[in-house]
Amino acid sequence: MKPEIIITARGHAGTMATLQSEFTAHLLADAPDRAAFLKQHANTVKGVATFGPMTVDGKFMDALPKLEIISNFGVGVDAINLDDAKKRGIIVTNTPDVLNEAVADTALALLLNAVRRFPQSEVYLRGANWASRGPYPLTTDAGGKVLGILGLGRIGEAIAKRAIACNMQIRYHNRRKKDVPYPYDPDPVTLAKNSDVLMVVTPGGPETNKLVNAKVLDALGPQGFLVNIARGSVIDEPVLLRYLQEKRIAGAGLDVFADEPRVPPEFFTLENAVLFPHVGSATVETRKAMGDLQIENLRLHFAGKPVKTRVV
Ligand code: 8YV
Repeated sequence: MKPEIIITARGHAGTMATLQSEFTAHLLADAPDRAAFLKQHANTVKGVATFGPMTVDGKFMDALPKLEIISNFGVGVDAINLDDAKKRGIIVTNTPDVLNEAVADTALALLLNAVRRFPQSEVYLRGANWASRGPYPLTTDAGGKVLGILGLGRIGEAIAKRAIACNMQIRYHNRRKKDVPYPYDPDPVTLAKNSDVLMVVTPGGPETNKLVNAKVLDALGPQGFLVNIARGSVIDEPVLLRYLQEKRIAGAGLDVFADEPRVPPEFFTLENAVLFPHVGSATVETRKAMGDLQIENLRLHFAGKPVKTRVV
């Protein structure tokens, strides 16, 4: 008998196909009545494969009393209430490391695009402005500037390596100082004050909610750039929008937003922001590796073995 699982939302196609062949899988996203769906599978479902931002909290877990494991597609588990899972003895897994390089590439692209305004210069060219209005205005160098990494984990370290190759200097802030060769700042405001570009790489969730607020953006200042490849929730989004509109910071590169996939349309008219639709890990290779790890965790658990990448 195949173990029974719920898939929360339609995710990566290859991963979905394997999940649906290896497990008896029910797709929550297709259910017209969520409560009735959970009730229908309450006594048989032992695993959940999560995709995307749907909240998985104690109420959801209680609706599935046989639930043993929640296997997330993605490194960020902010949509899952970890305390609720822990209390109920439910295992939570994620997909760390396999996405570090792809996400770090995205971070570097946003950094260079925000600072050098490459996308805006392309729009300028495509708008047939070059011949009629002359060269695109000068921008500023990334090299020689200070990159402040807020949340220096494995992705942050991969970003640091790339930024060093661009001749940037690295500083960081974490809750705890790490054994790394980069100067440490004791709080986000000090880091922002000491940085030309502030790179947000923290996990999402209640502990980092609006960690980047007006004080941090004031410290970054009118010459400073902000890049966010973490979660939209880490930044006070309306404040960021206002600071960009009023040019109280120089610019931003954003891969994530507070209420994805909905992005406040005011962002679209900003000429000092570069916006990506959460593509940090969005490559064929990386998404396959993430899916393989998500599946591997379920497979191991249902074979009675320890999972590979446990969060709680
Ligand atoms: C994915 C991510 O876009 O890993 C994460 O936490 O945010 C991204 O890699 C997301 O998980 C896909 O649903």
